Amino acid sequence: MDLRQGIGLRKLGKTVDEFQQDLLSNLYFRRGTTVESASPRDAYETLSLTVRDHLAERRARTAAAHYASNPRWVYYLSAEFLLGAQLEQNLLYSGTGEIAGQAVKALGRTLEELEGLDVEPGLGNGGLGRLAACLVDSMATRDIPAVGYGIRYDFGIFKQSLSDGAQAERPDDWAFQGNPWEFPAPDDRQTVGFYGHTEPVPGSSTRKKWVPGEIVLGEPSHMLVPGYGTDTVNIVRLWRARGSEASFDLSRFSAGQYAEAVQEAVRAENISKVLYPDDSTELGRELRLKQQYFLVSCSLRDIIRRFRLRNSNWDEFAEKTVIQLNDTHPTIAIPELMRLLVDEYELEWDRAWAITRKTFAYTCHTLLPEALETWPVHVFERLLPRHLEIIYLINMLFLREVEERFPGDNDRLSRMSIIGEQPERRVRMANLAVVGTEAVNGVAELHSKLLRETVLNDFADLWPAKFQNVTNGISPRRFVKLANPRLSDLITESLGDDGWLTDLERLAELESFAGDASFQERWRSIKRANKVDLAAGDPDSLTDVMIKRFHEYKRQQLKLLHIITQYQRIRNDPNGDWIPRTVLFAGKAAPAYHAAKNIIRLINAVGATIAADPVVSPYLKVVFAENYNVTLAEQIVPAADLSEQISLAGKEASGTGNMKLALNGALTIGTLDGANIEIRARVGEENFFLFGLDAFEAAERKISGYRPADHYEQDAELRQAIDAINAGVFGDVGHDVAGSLLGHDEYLTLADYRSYIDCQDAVEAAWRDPDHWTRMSILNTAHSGFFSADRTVADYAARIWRVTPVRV
Ligand code: B1H
Repeated sequence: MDLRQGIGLRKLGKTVDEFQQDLLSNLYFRRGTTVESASPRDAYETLSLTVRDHLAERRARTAAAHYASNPRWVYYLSAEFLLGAQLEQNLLYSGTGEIAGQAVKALGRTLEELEGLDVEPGLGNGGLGRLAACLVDSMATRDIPAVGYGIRYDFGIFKQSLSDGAQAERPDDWAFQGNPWEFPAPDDRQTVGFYGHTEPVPGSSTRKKWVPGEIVLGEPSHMLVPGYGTDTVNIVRLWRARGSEASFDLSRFSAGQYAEAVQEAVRAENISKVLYPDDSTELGRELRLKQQYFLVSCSLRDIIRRFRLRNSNWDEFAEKTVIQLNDTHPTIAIPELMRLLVDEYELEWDRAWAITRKTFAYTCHTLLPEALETWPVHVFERLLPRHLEIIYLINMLFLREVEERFPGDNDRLSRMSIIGEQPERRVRMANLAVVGTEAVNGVAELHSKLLRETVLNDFADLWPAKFQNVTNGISPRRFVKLANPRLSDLITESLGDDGWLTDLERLAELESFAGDASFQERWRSIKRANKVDLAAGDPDSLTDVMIKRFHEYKRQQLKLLHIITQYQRIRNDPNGDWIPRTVLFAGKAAPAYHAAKNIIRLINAVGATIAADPVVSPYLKVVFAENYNVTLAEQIVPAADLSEQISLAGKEASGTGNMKLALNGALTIGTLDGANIEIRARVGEENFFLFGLDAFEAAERKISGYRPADHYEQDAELRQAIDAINAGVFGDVGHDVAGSLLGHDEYLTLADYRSYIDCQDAVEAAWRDPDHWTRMSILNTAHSGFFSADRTVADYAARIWRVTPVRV
């Protein structure tokens, strides 16, 4: 059958009446209910299915076009996809928003009500997962044939609530009521092995037979990823672990041993049970490695299956395929592809290695040593015995290459080895990822430079051309058009059309309005209306937001010191000319990260003290918004005046919240870290509040023996703030936080305190002149076009993937 006949299946550009007919037909035939008895959930599912049908029709045509052209594919492997809510986005991307709004009346509901039932799949921790979602969006928008591969966790990132000011966690059973956006594809299920042993293959020195000790099934389903302003609809394919038939022990069940009968199946299903909630740190748990191999094994077999549908010669594999590794989490794909090619498809080692190296590319997202994954050799050996053998062989051949280039340099050899020896033998996944790929990139200019000069310096010496930078970006559709409709309308009106949504550099045309008084007035009223919607505090106060995961390197504690200083200043001079400020925090801490959780408690304790203080509370309010996620970001970002990007320089790989906020007209107060540097270069240094040490100075400070107590002793305001924390003015938890600051202060919080406080004073001076502030705000939006993920994808496509678009 010619799939292109699909064009006729569903007529696009429907009238309200026709859309209503579709709704009713879906309500009756797919939901099995009637208007009279439909629950809100029935109505939500019905609307979602109806919208999905529009995209499914485009999906069928996309698949047909891709099949016909046998293109080069991009496969994006990621342990995390933070896709965000689907209904509103899919209404926009299918162009059905307006008619749907009217047609849902037939179900007796409003669109807003049904959007409120849409649950976001929280299959990621933070920036890394959200980046994956923005990139697949932009790949579809740019007509790049691509598939995202991930894990369909039963439980996503935990739900955060506050209990007496402390973080409490609840499981996120996100698909409990079903997920209308998902298509199961049971026919494409895969079988994955774990444990067991290897056996020699007679007559071959490189091939081995792996006899796994446990077999698990991977069941795929996919979500549609529509492009904006184009017909392309790509997919994200998510794998869920299942026990095989053999994992159910009927004889035990018959003997009444019900728990034992299913224990193997339960073990299997645990693999995709829950997302690990540790952003930027590594735990080294076996289940985590199991998840990684599960994702990789299922995805590679699927990629090979797809390749073999249209191709027969392995030499074409690397021409038709590029596999992007989103950090080291899917790096076992490198030995797994070797295993498949050598053991199963019987290719010569050298030929297989040439193909493998050409197929993969690796994106590194960190510089933190604790985030660089390593696995104890004994864990690897037990779980993936064949892969460890392959890694040893890769390593041996690689070290031979290093030895040839740098004879006698044994230190270099041990630094570059894929196997670390101290303090125990471990597999270094970043080294493996660099050795087994054709391109390695960091995610912002500074990050890529520091990767080359520090963490991956030896590799950059060996292969300078392999290292690149691709600065991150974000989706302007989700984070401007959907999140900030008022601003979008103003931009479209001012630019004359909405082409900026796929050509974000066009925002530069706003520059000519920056000094226009009536335009400024509209700009301000939009920001104010967004603040009223958010309802976090007085809409006329300076809305100061710090929204991101809690981590000491991000320095929420520095923001807290500023709040306490401000509190003390106001108390000391109640009649001063103070600027009302609402400080909004949102973000999750890893459940086992006690220092980060203490900072959350202290923020809430300080907030409560201020709220109870009649002298200070008119000028200062601290709000902690629970359960930060993509949906909440979409509400906060449009309402922000000030964006806090205050990590210690050299620690934040890029940041992407910084881009969302600048794009929506918030001014940044920030260090020279991650993409802040590029934001400042584009929006102009006069429109950015810079403070603090740079990455070089920070490193120097550490080396020359940093003493936080020096700052404490020399700065009276700092001392007063820390003394108050220590004295228990804000409760017991203050002790721990103050102790860590005065003790080692790993992230130089005290060293940057004075510079930060003075910079906040400059922020207030600027705020006193609304026209000046608004002008700066407009210029931030106008010059943030570079940070579109469409540009990021164009960079990857041109310099790393070398793919060309396929129009549907
Ligand atoms: C980033 C992570 C990360 N970097 C380990 N590294 C994880 C590491 O579950 N884990 O084990 C999860 C996530 N996430 C972030 O990536 C960076 O901190 C940001 O600066 C960057 O913007 C983002 C996207 O590149």
